[in-house]
Amino acid sequence: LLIVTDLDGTLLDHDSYSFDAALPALKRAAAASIPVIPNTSKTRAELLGLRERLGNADPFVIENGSAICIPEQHLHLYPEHDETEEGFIELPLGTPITEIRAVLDPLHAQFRFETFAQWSIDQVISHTGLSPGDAADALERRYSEALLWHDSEAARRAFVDILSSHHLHALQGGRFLSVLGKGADKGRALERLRQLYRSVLGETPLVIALGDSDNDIAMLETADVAVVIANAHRRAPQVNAPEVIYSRATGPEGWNEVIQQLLDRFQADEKR
Ligand code: 2M8
Ligand code: MG
Ligand code: MG
Repeated sequence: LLIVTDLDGTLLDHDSYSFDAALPALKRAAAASIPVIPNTSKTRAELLGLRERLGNADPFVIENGSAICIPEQHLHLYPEHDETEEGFIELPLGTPITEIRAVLDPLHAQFRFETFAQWSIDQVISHTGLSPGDAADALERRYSEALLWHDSEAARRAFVDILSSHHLHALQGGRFLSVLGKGADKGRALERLRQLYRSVLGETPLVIALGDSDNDIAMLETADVAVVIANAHRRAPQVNAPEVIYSRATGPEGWNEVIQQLLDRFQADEKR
């Protein structure tokens, strides 16, 4: 069993970024040695801090499926590994940020939008409510640009068509539109991770995935059990999966509620 989870608005509260309400379920997963794998829009730099606060040492996926990071203690997942960097190997699935920004920069003349690249740390803080340290880490983007769209819906469709001709696509998160390589999304990253686990476990692990926004749909639809976490700020994404559970509570409270319920079910099944 693997738990694969979005962070903002899912494991973390949309506004306070706290995961406290999920601690009972997180502890239960840890006690049962079930990996909890973050699959997030956040950057590698943001994840390094967060994993420490969470006490999490499992692999993780950054920038909307743009890369899988495998820490040194999990290198058995990737036996053909090359060299580690700061204790990790990184399997890139996306497009370097320099290429993405080269496509976006001239589009400012045609459409109204603002990107993280244009923002100071203080502007990131005022748009997100992140701490100064996390805001600085969020600016360390390597495979995806986050932007605020200020133009019409019709203009947005034209923008997306242009992105597509450059092999890029746009995914809507809780606050921002992320622009990244067309070949990367949270679902493909989950598929790759599942293969890595299959090769070491000798069987395909069952996957519970949790998310709250449109950029989570590909991940939720790749999972065995899809958990849609309620978000007071947006309508719930439409998901087609073998089993879809909608949380009642939002954010980490919803995470806790549904994971406790699923662990009750899976642990009862194991005893039988
Ligand atoms: C961005 O991610 C959220 C996640 O859904 C969003 O798109 O609204 C990312 O760019 C991330 O780096 C940052 O931490 C987050 C802050 O809210 O915004
Ligand atoms: Mg989210
Ligand atoms: Mg996210």
